Amino acid sequence: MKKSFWIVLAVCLFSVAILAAPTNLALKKEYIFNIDAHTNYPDEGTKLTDGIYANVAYNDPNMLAHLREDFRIVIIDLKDVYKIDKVYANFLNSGGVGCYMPLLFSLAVSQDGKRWKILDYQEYTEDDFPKVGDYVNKFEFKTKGEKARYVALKFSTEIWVFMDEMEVIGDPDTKEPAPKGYSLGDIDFEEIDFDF
Ligand SMILES: [Ca+2]
Repeated sequence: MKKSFWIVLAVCLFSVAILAAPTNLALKKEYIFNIDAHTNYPDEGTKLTDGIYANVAYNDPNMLAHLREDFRIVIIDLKDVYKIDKVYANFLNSGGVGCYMPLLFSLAVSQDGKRWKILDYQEYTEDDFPKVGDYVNKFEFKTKGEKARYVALKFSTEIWVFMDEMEVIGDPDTKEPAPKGYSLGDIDFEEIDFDF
């Protein structure tokens, strides 16, 4: 067998491995919050999925922030349906400015924006995240390989909540056309039966 054959074969196998690699399917995708980010730390609808992690500082312009009112819901639209493996959401603690980690999370997914499945619930106490100091925590949510177009995360707000990025990890080769349903702007947040 010619040496060039083996080189071509190796390149092909390598390419397949790259294509099948876990990918951030949320990158550059649209999302909406039930309540807009605070005007002091605004978001034009890009910060959470632009692939950029902020510095560990509340005043980094790559951070967006929410203030009080119990909880927020964010829904990411993957546009097509994919099998998804996990979801990450990155939050900041900055004790000096009253910015703390959310302590309750509920994750839901949907293919059509109408019927939702709850996939993960996480509850923490104040002892889990020291309030002093500046640090980030990247929360990981299990999605059991569910198929989803929409990924919705509900989280509690302490005083300020700062976050800079979310990722939805999955294999792009599992892509399927989304069934008929709601577009992102038509979804009713109150129809999603979150765990809290
Ligand atoms: Ca970002």
